[in-house]
Amino acid sequence: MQRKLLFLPLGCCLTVGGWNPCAFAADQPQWGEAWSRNMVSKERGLPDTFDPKTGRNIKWTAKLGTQTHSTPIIAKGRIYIGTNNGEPRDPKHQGDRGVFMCLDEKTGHLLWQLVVPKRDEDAYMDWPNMGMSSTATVEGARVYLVDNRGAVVCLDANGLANGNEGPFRDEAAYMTPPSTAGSPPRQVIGAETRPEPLHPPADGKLLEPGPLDADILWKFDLVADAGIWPHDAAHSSILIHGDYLYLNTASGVDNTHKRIRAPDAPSLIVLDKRTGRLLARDDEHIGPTIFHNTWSSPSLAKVNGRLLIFFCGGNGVVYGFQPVGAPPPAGEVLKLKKVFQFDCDPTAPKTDVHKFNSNRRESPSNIFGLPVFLRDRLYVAGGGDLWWGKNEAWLKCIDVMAFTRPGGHPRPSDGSGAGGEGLVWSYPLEKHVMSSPAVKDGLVFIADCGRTFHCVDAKTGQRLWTHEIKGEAWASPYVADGKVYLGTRSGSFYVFAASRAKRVLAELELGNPISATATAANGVLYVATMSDLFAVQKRPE
Ligand SMILES: [Ca+2]
Ligand SMILES: [Ca+2]
Repeated sequence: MQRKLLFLPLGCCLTVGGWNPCAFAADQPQWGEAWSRNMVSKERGLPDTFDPKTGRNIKWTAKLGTQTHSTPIIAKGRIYIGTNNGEPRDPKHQGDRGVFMCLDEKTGHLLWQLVVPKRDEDAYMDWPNMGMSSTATVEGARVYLVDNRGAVVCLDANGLANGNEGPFRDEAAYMTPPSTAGSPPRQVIGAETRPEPLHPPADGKLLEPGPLDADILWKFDLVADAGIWPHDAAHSSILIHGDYLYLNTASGVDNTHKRIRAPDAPSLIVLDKRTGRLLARDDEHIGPTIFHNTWSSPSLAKVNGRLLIFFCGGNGVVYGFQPVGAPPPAGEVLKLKKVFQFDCDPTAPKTDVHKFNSNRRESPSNIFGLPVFLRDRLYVAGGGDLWWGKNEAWLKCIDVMAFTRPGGHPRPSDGSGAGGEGLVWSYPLEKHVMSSPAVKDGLVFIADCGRTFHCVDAKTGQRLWTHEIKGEAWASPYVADGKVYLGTRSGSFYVFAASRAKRVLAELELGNPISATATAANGVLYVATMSDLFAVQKRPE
């Protein structure tokens, strides 16, 4: 017995009474694996099923707002999730707001929240009641995300309860809505509105920050400081490499959906994580060909001994960039060095792209999910836009080695399939896809908006099995403990065996749409619907 115990993996927990046996017990401080973005976890001992109605396998339930499009992140005893202010947790914050909650991991109790007024100049710049959609990244005591106004914020994990740290000290002004707030902005298509900074209320009276409010350490405004055009919502999930933050900018079309008003804006930027200073940006001139928005967040991996940043543009093209080395001199911004690009949809329209709006047969492609890396291969799901594009979607496997041989130069690929450089296989999905893939033991799991869940052979791209799901999948499948967890927009939650043969372990109805990807940390599975966060843990019957 003594000997056996010695060979237990690090992080194993010994429990008396038989529940939660031998959990792997680690935090999940970023979305997907760092930094392959693979939607997999090493957690063990997770339940096959749960039921909020009976309390079966429920550790606790926390109330969120009424719309939750971000994925829970767990680090150092705290849980972070973006939501809206549909259920105000602090009486001083009333009305539609972007909300980012920090909860206690043990109990689900609210520790603090970042509450940010909505943009009220144009509904299309900060969609009403969407809340904060960005999924947080945590390192040490610092929390990084993009808020609903399109500002990158670095927050103190301890909030204001332990004092206001800086350099940012304007929390009061940044949480106080302008006098015009209260009536949601009308959706005026073609209105000549521009994104504006947050105006102080006419009476100059600011809200008083308290211990339940977030402590902003620094803030970088993507609109004012990087020139982006905000659209709908920012979905950035920030990647950290050394002292640098890499993020998609969420720059998109204006309220007509037919115009790019910031054609020179970057799609991918790099900030100094210590100060928020802009260090680098892409130089790919993607702006004019962004079909809707720039929602896919970057990943990072070493290929052929060389680190690469992978990024999917709002034009359906996958880029490989060299990570930033030394920072530029003060006042200068570096251009990211491209190593390769791969067009996922080479025969799609490439010019005057917005004339294909609402064309369900022919349109450019875009990519919502994250590019997932595993063993020299990149797995990317994309296709026609859910709201504005063609009914066509695919999952592609790209051999990144093809672009990184010694002496390799930027080599555009036509990615056409037969002979397309780098394309290993392309697998057809139904209608549209928002998910990122999860790759585990030679299997790729993905779900689409045609209400199908797919298990695909990672080597060949062959379909192994599918399952008809209720509702569109906006969340990504998540593999942990030999199971695949997936929630859908109909409020259904599925547990499949992560195996070559189809086995449905559970199909639950949670009664509220799901956008969040399930997340496992420290032996607990977190499942967020629009309104509730469930901490799910194996418990004795
Ligand atoms: Ca503080
Ligand atoms: Ca502060």
